[in-house]
Amino acid sequence: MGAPDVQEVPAVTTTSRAVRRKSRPAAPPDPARPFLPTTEQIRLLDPAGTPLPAHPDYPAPPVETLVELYRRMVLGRRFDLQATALTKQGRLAVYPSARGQEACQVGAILALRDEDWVFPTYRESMALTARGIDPVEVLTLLRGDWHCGYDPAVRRTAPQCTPLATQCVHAAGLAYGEAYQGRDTVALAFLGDGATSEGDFHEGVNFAAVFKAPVVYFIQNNEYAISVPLSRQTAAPSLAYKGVGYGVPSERVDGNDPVAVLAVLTRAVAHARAGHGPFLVEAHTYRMEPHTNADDAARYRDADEVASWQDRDPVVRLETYLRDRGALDDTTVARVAAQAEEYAAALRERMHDKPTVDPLTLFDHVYAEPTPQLVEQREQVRAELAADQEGAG
Ligand SMILES: Cc1ncc(C[n+]2csc(CCOP(=O)(O)OP(=O)(O)O)c2C)c(N)n1
Ligand SMILES: [Mg+2]
Repeated sequence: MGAPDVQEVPAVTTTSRAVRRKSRPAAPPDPARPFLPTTEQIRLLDPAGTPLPAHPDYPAPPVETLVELYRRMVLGRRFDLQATALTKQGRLAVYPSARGQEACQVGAILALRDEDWVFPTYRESMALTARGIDPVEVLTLLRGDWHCGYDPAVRRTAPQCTPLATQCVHAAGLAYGEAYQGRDTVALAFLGDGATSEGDFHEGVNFAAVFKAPVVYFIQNNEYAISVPLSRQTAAPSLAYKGVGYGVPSERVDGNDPVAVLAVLTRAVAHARAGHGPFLVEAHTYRMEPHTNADDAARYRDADEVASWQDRDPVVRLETYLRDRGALDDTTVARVAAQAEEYAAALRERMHDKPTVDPLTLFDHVYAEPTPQLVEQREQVRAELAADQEGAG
């Protein structure tokens, strides 16, 4: 039997369904409508930094907050450059840069309270420094010293997740637990475009929706999952449509417009905090650097594409807007730049110190009760270290 001839069957589209419905009684209002994102990305500044007409649902945040957003974005960018340089000096094992994604990394943090929880991935080092975590503690994982350099419970920030999308489930569980105990904590889970293809993303979003867990799922769609472009990741018109199937209101935003990112996330966080359940935001952005320092991006994307995103630089865009509003002048810009240099110099200095790491602590805190396998592996490492020391002595 040959394969059926599918070419003669027209694709089903909403247009063809609408035509069929014409002869039927008027359809009730679309119950999916409240969950759907806007057809256009939310944008409050044009790419040059000129304000667009006010948006009825997304008022621009107060100007003092935007100046602070600018300051942390400049520091974040400088931190990121420094971290990339540290990989070249052998001080860091690996670094996934977020250059170009500053509006998302810092905007998300400013939308939260200190008591809220952040669930970051390996890409969010900049976001963690914007949260005020010591940059050396942020880089502990990427230096290969330990699983996490800061105390997650104190900083209300989970360790950076390398297994894709696992943080989506953790965020749902934590947020549900907090709400169950009567607290109005919000959890914000960062994820990338590639992570939306993982089962854990769908399970986390579904659980959060059904149990009204106050989570904001924040997708930074930077167009690539390592070398895999978005067109090979999804056939959906926007990743923001992934919310509707689970009954989660969703929005899409220009991820290189810092004012819009903060406005949209502020509303998303307020929605979750008010007890309405999760919210999903897709930010359209771009990573200017390779996936990590170990990747060669020239093998899968061309220079013209990268250059076209340079014109939408989020730091320049916000600076132009604030200068035009009279909220930023040369003196403040120079002061922020000097602060960023000091921040990077202090980090550089401290990262030159040789880390003192006891390899056996790697096995601590993996489980509350270590498994027999972990006990055995720990013993193997201990014996090897002891033999090394005997050999050296
Ligand atoms: C479960 C799992 N599968 C595969 C990988 C390997 N991996 C690491 S990063 C990455 C790409 C992720 O892309 P995206 O979610 O778009 O995030 P981005 O790196 O662009 O920020 C992949 C496939 C992984 N870490 N975890
Ligand atoms: Mg990506």
